[in-house]
Amino acid sequence: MKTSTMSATSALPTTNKHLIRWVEKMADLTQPDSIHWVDGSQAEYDALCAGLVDAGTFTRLNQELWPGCYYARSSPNDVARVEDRTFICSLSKDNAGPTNNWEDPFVMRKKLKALFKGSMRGRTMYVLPYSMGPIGSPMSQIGVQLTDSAYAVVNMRIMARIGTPVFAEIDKDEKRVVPCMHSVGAPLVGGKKDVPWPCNEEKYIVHFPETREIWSYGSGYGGNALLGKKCFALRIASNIARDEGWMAEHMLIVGVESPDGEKTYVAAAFPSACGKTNFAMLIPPAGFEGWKVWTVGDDIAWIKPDSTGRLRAINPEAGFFGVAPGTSQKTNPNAMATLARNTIFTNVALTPEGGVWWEGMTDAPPPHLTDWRGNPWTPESATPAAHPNGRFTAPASQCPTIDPAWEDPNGVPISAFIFGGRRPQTIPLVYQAFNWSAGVYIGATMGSETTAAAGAPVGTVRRDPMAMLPFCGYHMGDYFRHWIRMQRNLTETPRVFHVNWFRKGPDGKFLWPGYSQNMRVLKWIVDRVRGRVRGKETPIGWTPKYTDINWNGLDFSYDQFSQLQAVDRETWKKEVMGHEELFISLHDHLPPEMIYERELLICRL
Ligand code: O2Y
Ligand code: MN
Repeated sequence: MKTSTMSATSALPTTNKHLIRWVEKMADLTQPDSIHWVDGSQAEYDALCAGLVDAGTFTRLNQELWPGCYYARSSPNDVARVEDRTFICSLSKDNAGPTNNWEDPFVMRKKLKALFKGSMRGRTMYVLPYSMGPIGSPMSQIGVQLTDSAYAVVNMRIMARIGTPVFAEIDKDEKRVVPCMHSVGAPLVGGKKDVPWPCNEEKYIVHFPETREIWSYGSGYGGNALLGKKCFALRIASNIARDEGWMAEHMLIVGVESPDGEKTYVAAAFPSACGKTNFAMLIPPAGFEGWKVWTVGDDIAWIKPDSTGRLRAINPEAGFFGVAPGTSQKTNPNAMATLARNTIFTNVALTPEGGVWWEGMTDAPPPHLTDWRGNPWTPESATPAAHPNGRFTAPASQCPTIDPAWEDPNGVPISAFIFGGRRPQTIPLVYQAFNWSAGVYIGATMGSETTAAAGAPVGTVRRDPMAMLPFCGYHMGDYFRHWIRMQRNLTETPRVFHVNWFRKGPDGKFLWPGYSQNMRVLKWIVDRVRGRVRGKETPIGWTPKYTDINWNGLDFSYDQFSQLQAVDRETWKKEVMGHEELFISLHDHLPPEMIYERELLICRL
């Protein structure tokens, strides 16, 4: 076996004995042909990308149109996170809770050992050190991913801080390192020829919360393979955060700046398909001259009380792994500017000029494309050109609205939490919780109405508490308790809001234009946080009066607004019944505050 950074002879880039011993042990298990210690340099990135081009995994895009960009097509059986193959292997099944898959850790370790045995034969094992959060920040955490996927390494270089400076952090021996094992599960044995996207039918995405370990097998894609993201920054970090008194949340972070320079940061959780990236990069509409929305993060927030008892948040990531379909100059010009260079595209369509395209990028599709499966495509084709989960991996630093403080090691102060859902009925455009525990209840009961695409009966509400259902690494009931308890250490409690951009009228049409117009709601939230508007009391919380919203530049009548904000007591009583379903499944870990809040809500209704 060959050990190298790029050459066989150079010394190891770390002095950490535990790390070296673990790498040796894992190499013994997986039997790679060589070991590559990742330094994170541009030269290394370029060399890895060139290797991926040679292997047929990457296509180098037309450099005049898409400078520094590459294109990849995954195997059709490896296109998304696999929730049914994701496990939380806590010592006790009870601690994983009913919303996670669980397996006895001893049984799972045995299974994984068998799967990983020889799984890297014929391949290189990359030793990839990474920091979630700015290197050296007291809020950052360190992981080391061992992987046989160069695709994972180059994506991780965009999504996290990696390489030599992280080895230096590890050598200080001040922070616990999270070991992350990853293999695509496709050893090259018996003269087997490699394929552009090696993976295995059988997939396991496994977390051991007590030992803070991640083992991922069989997939090279996204959340299954870029282990810093969902696996570490949410599932493992939610365990660390609960134990240490902070919060690992599936939230974007934005800073709202008023024309006189006042800055207010908010964190927001939305279930999938609610325009999270668009909200993270919102451009204020006409009528909001002088206002700016700054992007700190688009997906994950680590939030900690500072020494004065105020919550501060960092974005632990360094890039965006965004959904490409639907992203356009109209819907999100900031995302389009971000992904214009140095970006890796996966499972979108390829144009004859060597560019990329996806549904929604332009009004009219190009006449000829190669689709995400590699087949010729025309607008008459029956299937989409890009996979609906086609992605761009782009550096956050390239976002035109990236906040000047986005890498502040101490994070940004959080004044409000916003929960959202896709709710065609019942839920108003915006309301504010009466207090923290009512806010936790709102987050705990949030959800989206299912669409035909979701494969469930249309119109039922799928609850996704705090948008964390697939990402909380322990029992959801205990997670609500952690939220309730967090307030005890705070001197300033963030205000909690719920928004719904998707309410429809009896004609089935959306009542709210959404996108940049959401700035009007954001401004009301800031005004409430700053104590500038009184609000109107309703049974579900505080709501804006028509005159509390800035309507400059938008023709929106009092009647339209009243319809959008209506709180109908009878439909809300049914809504509360729906909350019960989730709570029953969590009942033995549910904090009493959730029951009290429900009772109070029923009384007010
Ligand atoms: O499908 C995947 O592997 C990625 S899932 C993802 C990626 C970026 C941000 N959020 C998500 C998510 O599922 O919440
Ligand atoms: Mn996400």
